[in-house]
Amino acid sequence: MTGGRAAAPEQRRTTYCRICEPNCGLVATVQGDRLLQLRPDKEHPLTRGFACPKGIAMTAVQNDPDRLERPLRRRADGSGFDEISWTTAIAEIGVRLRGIRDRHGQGAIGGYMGNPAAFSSSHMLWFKGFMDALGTRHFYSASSQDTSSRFVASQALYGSPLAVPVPDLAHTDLLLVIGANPWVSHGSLISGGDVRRELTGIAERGGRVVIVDPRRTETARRFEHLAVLPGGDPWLLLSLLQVILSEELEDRVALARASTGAARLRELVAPFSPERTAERSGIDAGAVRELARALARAPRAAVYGRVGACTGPHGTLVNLLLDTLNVVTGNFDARGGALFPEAPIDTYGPARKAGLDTYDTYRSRIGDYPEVLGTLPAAVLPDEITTPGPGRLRALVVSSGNPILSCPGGGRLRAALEDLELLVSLDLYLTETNRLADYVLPTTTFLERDDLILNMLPYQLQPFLQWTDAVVPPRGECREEWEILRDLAAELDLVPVSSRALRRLGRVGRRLTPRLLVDLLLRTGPVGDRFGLRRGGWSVAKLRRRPHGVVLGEGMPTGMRGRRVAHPGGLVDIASPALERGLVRLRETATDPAYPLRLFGRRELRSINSWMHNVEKLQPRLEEPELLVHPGDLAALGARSGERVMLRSSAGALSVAVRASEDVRRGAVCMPHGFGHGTGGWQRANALGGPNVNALIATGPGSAEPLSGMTVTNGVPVRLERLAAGGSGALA
Ligand SMILES: Nc1nc2c(c(=O)[nH]1)N[C@H]1C(S)=C(S)[C@@H](COP(=O)(O)OP(=O)(O)OC[C@H]3O[C@@H](n4cnc5c(=O)[nH]c(N)nc54)[C@H](O)[C@@H]3O)O[C@H]1N2
Ligand SMILES: Nc1nc2c(c(=O)[nH]1)N[C@H]1C(S)=C(S)[C@@H](COP(=O)(O)OP(=O)(O)OC[C@H]3O[C@@H](n4cnc5c(=O)[nH]c(N)nc54)[C@H](O)[C@@H]3O)O[C@H]1N2
Ligand code: SF4
Ligand SMILES: [Mo]
Repeated sequence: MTGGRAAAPEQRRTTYCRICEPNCGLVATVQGDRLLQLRPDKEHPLTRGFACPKGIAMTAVQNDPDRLERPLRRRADGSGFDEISWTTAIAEIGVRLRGIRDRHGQGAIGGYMGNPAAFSSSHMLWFKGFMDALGTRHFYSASSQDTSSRFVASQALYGSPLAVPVPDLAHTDLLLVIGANPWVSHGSLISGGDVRRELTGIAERGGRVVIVDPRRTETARRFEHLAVLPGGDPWLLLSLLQVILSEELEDRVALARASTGAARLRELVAPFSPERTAERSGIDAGAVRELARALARAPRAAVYGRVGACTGPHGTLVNLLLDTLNVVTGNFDARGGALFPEAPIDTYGPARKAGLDTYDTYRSRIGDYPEVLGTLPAAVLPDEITTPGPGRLRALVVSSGNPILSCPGGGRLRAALEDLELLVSLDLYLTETNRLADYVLPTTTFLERDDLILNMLPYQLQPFLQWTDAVVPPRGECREEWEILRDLAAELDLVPVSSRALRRLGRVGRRLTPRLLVDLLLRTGPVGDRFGLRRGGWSVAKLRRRPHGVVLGEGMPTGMRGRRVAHPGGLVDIASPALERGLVRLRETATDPAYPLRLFGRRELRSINSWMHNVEKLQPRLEEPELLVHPGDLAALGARSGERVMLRSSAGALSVAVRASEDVRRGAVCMPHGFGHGTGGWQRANALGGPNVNALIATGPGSAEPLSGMTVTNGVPVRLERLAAGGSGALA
């Protein structure tokens, strides 16, 4: 060393990624308080040295000079923000929240909980706890753009929205994937493993993987592909059932043992022969018949759907039908089929006991949509804010969300947020959304907090637990969400826990910490040490001594039906009222010749929803995302690849750059979401810009799927218009 102080020694710390669902093992190199590098953890028992570019690039977010470090208050004249102390921020927000409560009642205060909260036990539990303590109905989340229809289908089939089957990738001979792109997403509602390796394994065993997707995706390219029309899945799935039942290929024994409604199901699907549905699904009748027979005859098969299955015009129906295929073919709760994992920390039982597994216990004021697990649809958020009358939403706390880019509405939503009396945001950055906030409160990254993620446990391919300590201390004055929410709740004399009993205990609830809660759930759970009563059992203290995590069993169990299906006799209802309603609505689906094309989405390896776009390594070229169009459709329009055109839906219009792509089927056009930056504090993301596709997505009564309140982001009717020469610019 020449002069100055000796640098602190470099240290290695084992942790895991909390950006998406595999939670890949990572090893951090730290010097003092500074993160130098993240690399994949070769000793992680599940991800075994795999991590994607985003996980590695989290170093750049951690150290990003554009990150917030101190609370911000918007200037009265709207000219920008001033840094203030936490004491001032909490006290001032407290005064304003109390004022709103006095004028409009506690129910006028609401929240939007964004995606990253799902990767933090404390964030999710304290936010939900805050909303429950308020007793507000105005709780919104990413779920209505992501999973609500999945949960509603589970409610109808199994009697609980929390009963979500996971495909047994390790043992299946035929995997049918409806609207998921696991090669890029790394799996969703599937956790704890290397999904790419699992899929490749199926093919290597001589099995089949069939991907139903309007685009020949990165996953479809590696396996078999059926290019469905966006929104065409219900017709395809009905025909698969029709063939199986009319050719008597069903597993009668399994059907009789595990379900009710087989006779009615047979009647309901009878009209949907593959020849009659081919035009709606876009899939040739011969291919449907072949697939139906293969599904029925495969020794072990599993049907799995994800975002593309959930977010079409008939998301609940699609999820109902794809699970029903598993039941009818004898692949439900059976090896190699669709299974209910048994988590090493049971969240299912406690959630049911606490009454948190709700559906339709109340409805939205606007649009009459059912609540799903305590959240209402984001599609009515703008109207809930702007429509006068009792129950109007007046104050919103947004945490880890950027709804202006990720929720439907674009300019409508922006105008509504501006109409609030108070908008508070908890985030790492100044974003397009919280640019409109009165207060922006800086939070820690996942590397700055300890955790064991409870939320992913119900979807684990094998039982696994990993505790991580924080890798580095919080930057600047950043705080964890649960601390901020606890302090905001205290301003209203509330304790932010969902359990009424704990809330009544007041002080105990106030002193509760995430680590204490996780430790309690772990130690009293299936693998817990029962506070010393069970030798070999686990506690957080003991998990900390196994930094790479511990595998606690092999794969997923069968025979879980009796414990997960809440309907009488543990029987799956395969002809539920939800199915009947879904089919009535399907029959009423009309097409509008003014919008002949169908818009659908895509995710990219180097992007995650609306963030991480500020990282140069992930977005090296600053190229705005393009609309992929089949060359035939482009020729019909008379447009060229690279040209800017107008993309129009009934809800709005956007100027977009088009790219000819043989990967996209005819009649369908493909655009990613999460772009449209420009007003945030993330300078590189602003330079990237791009169109906000959600400006084309409809909001308000009647816009969302009625059973689940799902925003319809896929299969959206659109048309393309050529711009007059020289026309450009975004019309969001
Ligand atoms: N058209 C269309 N729209 C979609 C989708 C689609 O497929 N098509 N997908 C939907 C889906 S599945 C999802 S999950 C949503 C996601 O949409 P959102 O719920 O809005 O979440 P993100 O876009 O990921 O925004 C994350 C925000 O949280 C901040 N953040 C990151 N980490 C943390 C943290 O640890 N703490 C805090 N407090 N903040 C943090 C980031 O800076 C960013 O501003 O988008 C949905 N929108
Ligand atoms: N790299 C990366 N990984 C991510 C994310 C990310 O933004 N980037 N986001 C994370 C999040 S929040 C989630 S929820 C998961 C999502 O995980 P996945 O669901 O596996 O990922 P998606 O890319 O949304 O896959 C949806 C697929 O459905 C297709 N699709 C669209 N419309 C239809 C339709 O009508 N029918 C059918 N059959 N298919 C259709 C799309 O072309 C797309 O390939 O990914 C997670 N992982
Ligand atoms: S796939 Fe990438 S982003 Fe997702 S958990 Fe693994 S490293 Fe993180
Ligand atoms: Mo998501």
